[in-house]
Amino acid sequence: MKKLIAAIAILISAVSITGCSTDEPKTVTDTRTGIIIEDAWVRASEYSAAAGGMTGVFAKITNRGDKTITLVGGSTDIAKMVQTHEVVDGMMREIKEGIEIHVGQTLVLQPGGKHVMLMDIVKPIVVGDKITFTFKFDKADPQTFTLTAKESEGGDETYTEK
Ligand SMILES: [Cu+2]
Repeated sequence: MKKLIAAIAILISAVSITGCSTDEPKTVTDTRTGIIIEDAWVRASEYSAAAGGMTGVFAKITNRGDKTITLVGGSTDIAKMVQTHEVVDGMMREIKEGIEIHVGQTLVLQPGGKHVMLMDIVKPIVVGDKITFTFKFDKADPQTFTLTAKESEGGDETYTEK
C-alpha cells in the first residue's frame, strides 16, 4: 500500500511538472560533477544582426562539486568560432585557457564581464530567435541548451576586431 501511494505521489508530481514546463529548461544540473547552469541566454544586438557578426552567450554556472572545473567554451551550428572572453577596461579579450570555476563558486557570465563569444555567425541573431548551444567543460559533461535571444539588460562590451 505504501508503495502504491508513493507511486501515485510520483505520478502526480510528474504530471504537475509537465503541466508547467516549457521547451527550455532554465536550469541544468549535472549531478555527477555538481555543475549547475542557470538562466542561459544569447544576446541580440546590432553586432548580431547580420551574418558574419558576433555576440555573447551568458549564464550563471555554479560548481557544487569537489574540484575546480574550467569552462573551456562551447559549440553551436550558428557560429564558426566560439571563445571564452573577458572585458578589461571596456575592451574584451580572449581567455585562452578557459574560465575556472572553483568549488562553491558561481561564475556569472554577463554583458560587460566574462562571456562566451560567438564569432562569425552564419546567420543573423535577432530578438526572440532560438539557437542551440552546448557549454563545454574540461572535467564535466557538455550541456546543451536552447537559448532565446534577447537584448542586454545593461552593461556593454566594446567589440573590436584585432
Ligand atoms: Cu567577447
